[in-house]
Parts: sequence; C-alpha cells; structure tokens
Amino acid sequence: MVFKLVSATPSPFARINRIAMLEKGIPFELQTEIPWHKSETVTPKYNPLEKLPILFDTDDSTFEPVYDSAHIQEYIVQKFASQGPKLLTGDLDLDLKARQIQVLAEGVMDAGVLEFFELARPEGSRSKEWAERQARKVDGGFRAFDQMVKDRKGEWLVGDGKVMTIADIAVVCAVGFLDFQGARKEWKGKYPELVKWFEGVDERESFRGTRPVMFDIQVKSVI
Ligand SMILES: N[C@@H](CCC(=O)N[C@@H](CS)C(=O)NCC(=O)O)C(=O)O
Repeated sequence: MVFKLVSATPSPFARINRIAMLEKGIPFELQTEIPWHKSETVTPKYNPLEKLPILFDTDDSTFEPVYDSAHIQEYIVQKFASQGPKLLTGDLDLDLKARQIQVLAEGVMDAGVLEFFELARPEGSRSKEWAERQARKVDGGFRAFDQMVKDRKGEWLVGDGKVMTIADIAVVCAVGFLDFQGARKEWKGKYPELVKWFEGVDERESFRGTRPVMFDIQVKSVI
C-alpha cells in the first residue's frame, strides 16, 4: 500500500487524517491542492461532493478513493487497528461517544468555513443572519469543548482519559482551525482551561507538524 492523501494546507478536515496516520506510523504522501479553484485540483474527479480530503492507494489501481474525513478516519482506525495506537478505547459506548465528539468538531469546522465565506461576500450580498447562524454553531461548539475539558477524567477527553482518541484529534483540529482563522480572538480569555488543554496537545509532534498554513485562495471563485 502506498497512500496518498489529497489535502489543503489550512484544511482541518485533512489534518485529522494526517495526525491519525502519523500517530499510527502509516506512511503516506500528501498531494496539496486548493479545492475551491477550478484548475489546480483533482478533487471533483474523485469525490462527487468536490471536497477534500481524499485517500488513495497509489499502488492498487482497483482501490476506490475514500472520501470525507470522518470516513477516512474510520478507514484508518479499522484497517490499521493492530498498528500503533488504536485511537479508540475498545469500549463500544465510549467509542460511539468519541465519534459523536468528532461529529461535533467537524460541525464546528463546517460552520467556521461557511461563516468565513459569508463574511467575504461583498457588502449587499452578505447575509448577516446566515453568518450569525454559523457563528452560533461555532460558539456552541466551543462551549461544549470547554465543558468536555473541564469534565475529563485524565489527559484525554473520553473515558478514563488514559488514551488519545479520534475525539481529541478532532477537537484540537477544530479549535486550531478557528484560532488560525482569527475571527474569535476572545476565545482564549473566555475558555482558559480549553486553551491550556489545547496548547498542550497541539505541542505533540504529529500536531505540531500539521498546523494550518494559509494558501492563496481566490475567494471570488468560491462566492
Ligand atoms: N465533510 C467533509 C468536509 C470537507 C471540506 O469541507 N473540505 C474543504 C476543504 S477544507 C473543501 O474541499 N471544500 C470545497 C468545497 O466545499 O467545494 C469532510 O469532512 O471531509
């Protein structure tokens, strides 16, 4: 197997998969793209939803591309269950909880992206109501993450807090992305415990090497 992950440098979605593969020691190549542009991306060719990340096995011509970051995460966790950390607990209820937290974190990423593009529209075609709706989702997610951090029993979010799961990865990627977007500078003052936990995990090697990096997006081609 020779994996290739179609990714974008700021993408929090691709980042969760990159971290999981790094943690598990699965070698992969990154194909960095700008999915919003018409040229410069293979994304629409392999995902009808025209979104990255997309995972390929370049060694196997019969391999069907795997897309959507949560599904890629499941693919990695299940197919490589015996390699490296499991990134789940092995307890059904706790693992369902980890997946629920991942869903919440991805919802926050989606809302953050939608809010960003809405606010990038020219004055007059911008919907304040729509942007506020997305902002509420992001803020609700942050409140929930903060509570999770306060309620946790150990280092990590799920169960006894002794093992890192896909939930920890997803929450750090969501918080890191919104922080990177810079639209919520007040979050650090508002949620000191979340900040402390986030900054601690974000120093881990697999997280440090995958932090978001801006690309030169032509916003006009999107909105
Ligand atoms: N639910 C998808 C969301 C992925 C997503 O929104 N990716 C962005 C890049 S960060 C994208 O490719 N957007 C292009 C588009 O929406 O057309 C996932 O988790 O993979």
